[in-house]
Amino acid sequence: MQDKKFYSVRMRAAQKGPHERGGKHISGGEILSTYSDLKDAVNVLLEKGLGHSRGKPDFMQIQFEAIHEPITRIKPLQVKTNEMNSVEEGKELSWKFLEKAGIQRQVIEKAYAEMTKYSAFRGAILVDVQSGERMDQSNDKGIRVSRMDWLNTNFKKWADHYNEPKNSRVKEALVLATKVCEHPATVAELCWSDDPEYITGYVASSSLGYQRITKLKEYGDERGCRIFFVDGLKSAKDLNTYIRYLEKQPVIIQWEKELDKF
Ligand code: PML
Ligand code: MG
Repeated sequence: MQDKKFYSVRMRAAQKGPHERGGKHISGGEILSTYSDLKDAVNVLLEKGLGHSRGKPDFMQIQFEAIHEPITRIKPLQVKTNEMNSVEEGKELSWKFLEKAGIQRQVIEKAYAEMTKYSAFRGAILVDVQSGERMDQSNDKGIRVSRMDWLNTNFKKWADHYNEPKNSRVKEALVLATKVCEHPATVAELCWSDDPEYITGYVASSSLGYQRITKLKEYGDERGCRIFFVDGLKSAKDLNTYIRYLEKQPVIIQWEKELDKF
């Protein structure tokens, strides 16, 4: 079947002014929508930005633009939930997964030691697994992964089938992790939310899948984390191509049982 035309709809909300003037990041969101669903998409993002536990925004931007590039369809990463008794246990497990993905201990240690510098960013930072150094030059913004989504009907079937949570937070994080891990330069992603009321995070990679860890920070902590550990980006051109993939390549996540319908 031919793809319908899709639009990328994006939202960012901040408090005490827009992000670029030092405002505190409150919420962001990404949707791929058809033309006829645009009103709903804008409303979903508006509500997301208005109802966030990081606070009331006084700045919000919602924009949409038509996508002209072909959309890639990829299968969701496999999900596993690891129940933890404490944050310490959760952090330890995240180290184990990152090492399993092939990252040296000293690189993980450096990332953990430096992450508080990045915890107010609205986007992700890229860390080179060889040197442990940050690679992106996005200053205090971070890289925002965009143009990805998972159509709700397909997502709900997947969630029913695997008995996974059906909430939009898990869906959005899994969509993002799946897109990021699909790129061969991504070794792994480490993430937890900047929402003070949400303490589950994850480590994801193409080989580990999406490993949810139920305690990766303490309740009330507004410091989030999103790091992409990368390898093989040897030149500025490689880095730019990778960032372009994250920001611009349109991706729809699709559970395989449904694939033959397209
Ligand atoms: C976020 O809310 O910004 C990230 C959430 C990460 C964990 C989602 C999950 O429960 O799997
Ligand atoms: Mg968030």
